[in-house]
Amino acid sequence: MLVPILTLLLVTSVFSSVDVRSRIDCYPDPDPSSNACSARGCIWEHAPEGSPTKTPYCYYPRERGYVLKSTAGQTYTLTPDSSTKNPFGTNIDNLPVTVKNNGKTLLVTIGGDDRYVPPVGLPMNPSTSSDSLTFKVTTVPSTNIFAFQVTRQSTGTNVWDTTIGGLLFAEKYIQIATYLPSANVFGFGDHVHKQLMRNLTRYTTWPMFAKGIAPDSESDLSTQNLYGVHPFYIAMEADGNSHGVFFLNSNAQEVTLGPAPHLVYRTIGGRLDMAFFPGPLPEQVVQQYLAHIGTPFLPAYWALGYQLSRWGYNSLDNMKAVISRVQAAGVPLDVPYADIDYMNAYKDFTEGDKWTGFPNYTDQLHQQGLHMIVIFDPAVEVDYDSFKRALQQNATFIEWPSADLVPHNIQDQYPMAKNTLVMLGNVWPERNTAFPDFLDPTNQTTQWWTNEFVLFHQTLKFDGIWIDMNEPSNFETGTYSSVGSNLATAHLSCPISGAAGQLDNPPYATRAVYDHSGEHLCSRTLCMLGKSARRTMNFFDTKSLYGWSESRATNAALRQMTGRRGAVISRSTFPSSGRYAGHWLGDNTARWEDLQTSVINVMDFNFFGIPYVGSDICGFHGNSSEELCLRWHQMGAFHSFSRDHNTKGTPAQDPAVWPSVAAAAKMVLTFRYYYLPYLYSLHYASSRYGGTVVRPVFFEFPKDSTTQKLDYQFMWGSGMMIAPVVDKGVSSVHVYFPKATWYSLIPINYGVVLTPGYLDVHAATDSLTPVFLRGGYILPRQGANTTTTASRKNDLEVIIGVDPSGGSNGELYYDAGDDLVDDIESHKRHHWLFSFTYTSTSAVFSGLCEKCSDVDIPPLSIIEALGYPATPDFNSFILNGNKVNINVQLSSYSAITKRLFINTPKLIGLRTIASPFTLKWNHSS
Ligand code: MIG
Repeated sequence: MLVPILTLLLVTSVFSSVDVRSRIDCYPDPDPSSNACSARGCIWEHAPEGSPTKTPYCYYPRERGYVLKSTAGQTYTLTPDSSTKNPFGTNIDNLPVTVKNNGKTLLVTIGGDDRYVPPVGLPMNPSTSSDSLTFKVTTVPSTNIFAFQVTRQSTGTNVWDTTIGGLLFAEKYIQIATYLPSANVFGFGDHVHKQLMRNLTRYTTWPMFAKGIAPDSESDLSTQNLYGVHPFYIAMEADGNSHGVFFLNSNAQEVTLGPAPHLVYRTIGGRLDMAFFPGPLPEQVVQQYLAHIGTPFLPAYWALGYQLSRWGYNSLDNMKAVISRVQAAGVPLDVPYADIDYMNAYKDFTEGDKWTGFPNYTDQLHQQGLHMIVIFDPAVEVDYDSFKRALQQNATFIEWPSADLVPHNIQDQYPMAKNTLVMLGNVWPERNTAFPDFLDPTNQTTQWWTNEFVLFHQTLKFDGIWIDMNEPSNFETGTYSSVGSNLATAHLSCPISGAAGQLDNPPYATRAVYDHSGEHLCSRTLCMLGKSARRTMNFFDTKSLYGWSESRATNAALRQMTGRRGAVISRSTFPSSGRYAGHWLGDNTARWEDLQTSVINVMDFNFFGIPYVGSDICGFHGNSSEELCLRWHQMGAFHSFSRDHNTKGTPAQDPAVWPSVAAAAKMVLTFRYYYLPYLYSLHYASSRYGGTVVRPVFFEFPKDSTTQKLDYQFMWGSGMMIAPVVDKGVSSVHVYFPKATWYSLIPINYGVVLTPGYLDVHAATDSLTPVFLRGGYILPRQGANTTTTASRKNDLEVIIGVDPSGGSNGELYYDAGDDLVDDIESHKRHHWLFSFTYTSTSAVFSGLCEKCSDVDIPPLSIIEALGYPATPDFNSFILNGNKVNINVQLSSYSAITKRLFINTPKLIGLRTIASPFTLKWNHSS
């Protein structure tokens, strides 16, 4: 008992004091106390009044960490300082730090090649940038403790500076801390948070461990991890330059953001594989990140149409009735969904009794130009054909490490599972299920999965795949003391003590566990000692990769099954998931707060390279209301993935339930469909070059610090800004217009210029969502219809936002819409770069074809310009040197509204016209 007291005395006398804003928590696990803290060799000191919220009382002395032992080129070897304790294990000696460049991406790896590295195939590509980052070794002030700085070359700003101390590296506890150049931090996921910018005025720990946990948007602060893991952030420095940092790690991990400003990153396995991206523009940070992790898949055009789902259509007839009434209300609709209701007893690749005729109905929908997406859960019941074929085809499942751990009382009931090591769990099916091992490096598991889809597709011709429960989620996972007695439904139970329990009971389990009392890492999922990747990896390391690996396999399955593009939607995601799948934000609730956080989370997922993303419109849990459902449609129509979805047992909330919602949905979706060529072109750009589709306003105006605080306004690319209503009982939105020329696209003041600064904008329930065109941009569009199949037959158009001080530019990407993309670079397409310039006497609209393959593309028949300064002479139009007759009946110009509308059917035959083309005309003021 003397030891702690002595240590305490030693601590208070010897160690230099640490600012209350830059403490590194030495007791992130529950129940810190003075004695326990001292035993860890740390400093116990209460936070004085006025300290930041959640200031840790127990913190590491600065004098602790690693020291530099030797240097060989860009590899540094570290050894633990002799006085350093790691509370959760022994610090590894001869710890290598290696530094590399991949284009302008700086890669810093701490930990050797013997450590676990997620098999995601990274890095993919080098980045480019006008700036670069340099790595410099230094020490923690007045110590010999190793630290490093990552510095922006152009400005000398340290984007990372680990002289805050705190580097630890044990087998199952790794920690690194750094000062940040500013508190303007964005990203990290998957969490709900109420401001786009993370709050660094306090200490907040955000766990990252894939879990089937619904977002809680009602609490002021809910730090729980949701379905996916995204250890990536963007920070904006004081001068408006941005950089990004990514940690490649799939173990249970977390980040504490704090007021120094600083961050502390902790993980319980793998190593520290960090990639630094220099920006300097925020959009470039995302492009560099996506060069590293891979750019997103291009969804089929129809997958950008409106989608309607619900859980709890208790029969096919019920589903048909809902789809029909929405169509009858004139609401555009492309994709009806079937949730698990359609299955026979929740078994994948089966159809239930009340769903006879489902294949016929799907065919009918196809004839109407619609497409069908249906759900699949990863786990398959172990007593039917799909499992049988899996075994025959040598697919693998998550397994127990050894036969002695297999619970034979459960296992032996299943003739097919009896003599296997397959780890049985429980999801929706009535009896036990097995979890396919999508990391199987032999590809036999993906092949079996694909075959199941191909087989099932022979009866039901669905077009897209919705994958759920892939964190993976398991129902009622117990621990060893609680094995159930009902054998047919016995629940999985995991060892949490002894040798077998080590992975489920690690020295530090992360806040993902501690924040849910009574839980373990295996709670709601499989045991950490499970084997994956054909028994070469521990589930402890791969758990958060499950959704990623299922997305990859399912993308392959979809491809083979339909030979068309379609879309896969996944609940659990990991960096580089966007290559294979989109995402819905999970089980939100019909509350205004959830509408609000979904605006933020969609921007987050665009940072993460998953731009095909949206929320359950009207809210999943709970009863939606007319007003909420209406406003949610008005907002959700501007998310790439635009789907109304509802849980079982609550009242219907399709738009046809309320005439007002149907009318609002029709209006806003008609606008969306009109501008889909623009949205599709943005997806193409993201797929080819990386970057976002929906993005925060600050991405476009990084030098305007007000834009960083805009949580609910967002952009479509660079050219369109959207400011939805996200509050109950209002009829206007307080919109911030950064310095630019903005044209209203709302009917009531169409074409009106909005002056920079804050403005209250009309946003009635029977009007269009406030949406604005930015001067200097040209957006492509196409006449809307009630399906994308029909709208794609209409002529193309452009709208030009005239910039009073210069030209305007824009792009159009158009392709077959649902043909497979093997290589986005060479994919068959029409990709036009448009520009518009004018002088006091004339104007030129021109087009340059970046690549024009043999693709059916409608003609460009309408050119609209807002802010057009002069009266055009409709007799003076010359296309590539030849006079063209403008249809003056259909065309117009108003000197009052400054709107020019040129409408001449087949004006520019994009299919055949020579590139570049120019359309010139005269005008006079
Ligand atoms: O345990 O398939 O997030 O969208 O409707 C719930 C039924 C399982 C969760 C998904 C939700 C879906 C539901 N699923």
